[in-house]
Amino acid sequence: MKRYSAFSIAREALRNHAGWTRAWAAPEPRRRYDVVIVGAGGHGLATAYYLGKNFGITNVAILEKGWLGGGNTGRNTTIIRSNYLQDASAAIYEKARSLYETLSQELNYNVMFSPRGVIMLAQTESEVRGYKRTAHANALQGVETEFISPEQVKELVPIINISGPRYPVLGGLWQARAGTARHDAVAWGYARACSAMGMEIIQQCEVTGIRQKDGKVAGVDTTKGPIDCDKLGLVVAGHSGVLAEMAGFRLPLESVALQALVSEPIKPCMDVVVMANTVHGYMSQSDKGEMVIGGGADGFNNYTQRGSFHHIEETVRALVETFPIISRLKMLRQWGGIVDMTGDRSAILSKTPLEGCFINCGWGTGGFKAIPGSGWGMAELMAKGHSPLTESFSLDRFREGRFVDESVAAGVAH
Ligand code: FAD
Ligand code: PYC
Repeated sequence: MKRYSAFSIAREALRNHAGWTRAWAAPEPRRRYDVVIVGAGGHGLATAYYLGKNFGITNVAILEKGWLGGGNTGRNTTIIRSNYLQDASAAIYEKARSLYETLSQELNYNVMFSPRGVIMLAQTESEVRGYKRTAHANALQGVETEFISPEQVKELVPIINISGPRYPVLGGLWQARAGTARHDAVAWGYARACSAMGMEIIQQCEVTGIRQKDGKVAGVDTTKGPIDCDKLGLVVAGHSGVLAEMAGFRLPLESVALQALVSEPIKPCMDVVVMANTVHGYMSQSDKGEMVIGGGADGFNNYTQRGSFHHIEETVRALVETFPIISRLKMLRQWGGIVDMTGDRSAILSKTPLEGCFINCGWGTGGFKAIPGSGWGMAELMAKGHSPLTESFSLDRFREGRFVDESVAAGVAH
């Protein structure tokens, strides 16, 4: 892999940019790999990367039915925070947040991590109580957050109306070291680093079946032919139920669409991320100046990667109360992704009933922020059979009633 640097940019500028090489290779699949990962979203690519980096396992293929990063990883609104309630969640999200801080240097790829701070507004008394509780839990977990007053919120977000007619701002849960990153750069950075280690990323290659022998995984059938492997990682977000059915087990999750939209670009007016969960809306400003906006998940199960008009209307109507400034903005684009939601709103990182087959899913509306931590833990689970980061997130918890309840911290209405 050619290193990107100021020197390489200067050198290429002098020779008409003729010396750049492809960021990742595009091979045809081989017949066998030690490990096959299904799904080249952030979690699949990060799992592969840490398998190589932390465990020296590089005979790995990552199979993607579309284009890499084209699922939820390239469709999300890029919020990164680790202000969850339960210890197991705080551990994996904080691991991820701290890895994000140096990810650009680690991958030699600018993922544009911007630790601009995230506020979750408290607009009802129960939210005040809930977020104060989270701040206390975070203090014990070593996650830096604080509950701030309405005046402090106003100071951080001058465009906010803190005395809104229905839901005045009563305070907020503030995480100064939270922020955003460029979502597809995260996928591209991991992809480039995986390819540099000799791993093969096969795009336009859909897994259509999972082959087993004597109760163990033997390989997969794909639109590019059969591929054998010793270990299989299913990392396909909203399609996890489909892949689990191929492997012969069922998952306790539902697939629904989550939508987002962006406005026309305007001058910089808000340099933190604000989430307003009572009214179901959140907003940040992109580097291009667009207001990046999202709301709650669709209220019915579906596999639609599209936006819908009623969603724009509901979300913008809700946000206008708190941000009157956006009432005259034109909305430019809208889209959706298929998110995979469990009952306790926590992820599944687990062995499965099929030996050699592992699953990483259930990140629902909030998995972008978790990508580096999830990849780290999932790689350890696949390489060693256990990981302290993932043990609370196994499938057994649904049978044994050990839920990791994060329905409030999920941050988006479901
Ligand atoms: P994906 O990126 O979806 O990757 C899975 C891949 O598997 C896809 O590329 C898919 O094509 C592939 N695949 C599926 N089936 C097959 C098959 N049979 N064969 C081969 N490949 C297959 N999270 C946050 O933390 N912060 C946010 O601000 C945030 N905002 C969001 C906003 C929206 C609108 C959406 C939709 C999601 C948001 N999320 C957010 C959630 C986050 O995007 C996801 O949790 C995360 O990206 C999931 O990553 P992944 O790698 O598991 O899935
Ligand atoms: O998990 O922070 C989050 C989030 C924001 C928008 C969608 N998910």
